[in-house]
Amino acid sequence: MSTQTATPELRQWILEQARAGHAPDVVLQAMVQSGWDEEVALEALEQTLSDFLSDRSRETSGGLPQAVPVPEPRLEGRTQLRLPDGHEVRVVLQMQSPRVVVFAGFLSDQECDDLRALAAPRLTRSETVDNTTGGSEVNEARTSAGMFFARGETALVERIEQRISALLHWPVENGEGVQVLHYGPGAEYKPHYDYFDPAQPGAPSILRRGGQRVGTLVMYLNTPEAGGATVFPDVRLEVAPVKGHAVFFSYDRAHPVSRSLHGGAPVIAGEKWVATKWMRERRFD
Ligand code: PD2
Ligand code: ZN
Repeated sequence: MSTQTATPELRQWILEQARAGHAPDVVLQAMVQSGWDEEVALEALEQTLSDFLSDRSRETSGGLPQAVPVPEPRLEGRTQLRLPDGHEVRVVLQMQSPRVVVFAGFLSDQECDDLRALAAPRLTRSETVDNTTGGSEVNEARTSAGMFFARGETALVERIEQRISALLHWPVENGEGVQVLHYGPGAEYKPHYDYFDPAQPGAPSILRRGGQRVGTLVMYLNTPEAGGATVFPDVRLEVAPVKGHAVFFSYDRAHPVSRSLHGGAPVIAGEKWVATKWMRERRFD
């Protein structure tokens, strides 16, 4: 039995060889020659190429990716929800396509202030996941500073994560760590999708950990003086950033039909603080 396991870099390299037109047996031979166990190399080769081909065949047949289950609050016509921790939130807006729900009072003023104080000393210039490599990079479309908490890192973070899970009926384990972002005057986050583009070569390595992102909750930790709305350009919706409010949106397919394109409009005056929770299809460990 081999103790080797295929790495994301190996899978990336396999895709590059396939794109360059090298036949699978030649690629396999090269892997074995560079020290990979034949069984591990063969399995990595088969899995990587079949993932790649199934994505391609969906695209070329003009088909949509299959819809998957997503987080969803159970509103049942109510506009006021009491969560298991006794916290009450109000629904101030909802739409079906894209699926967007705005909650008031999701965080208390104290929780907003405490989260900001915990995050402030750890902020660094924001990076985004680079779809082509699976790594992260500084991105000019995102002129904010940010940091990630580990899941359950502090009692406050854990309480917020439990609240999100209870509100959206989605396991805490499927959530990425909370990210806090700080935008100064003029800073923005240009429109983007939060899901990972499955056609990008880096996607299989990103998706192996927890699958796709299927939902986002952006929590506003302050009220900017002017600007800083979260915008959904496909439907011309602007969600006002109000301290303690949170905007939830989901996307059941990693495809523009989800209409989940969204951005953070430039801050015109003052500053903007948000905390974001991204939710995956499966456990994110
Ligand atoms: O800060 C925002 O309004 C914003 C806009 C778009 C945050 C995100 N995306 C995000 O964190 O994904
Ligand atoms: Zn986003």
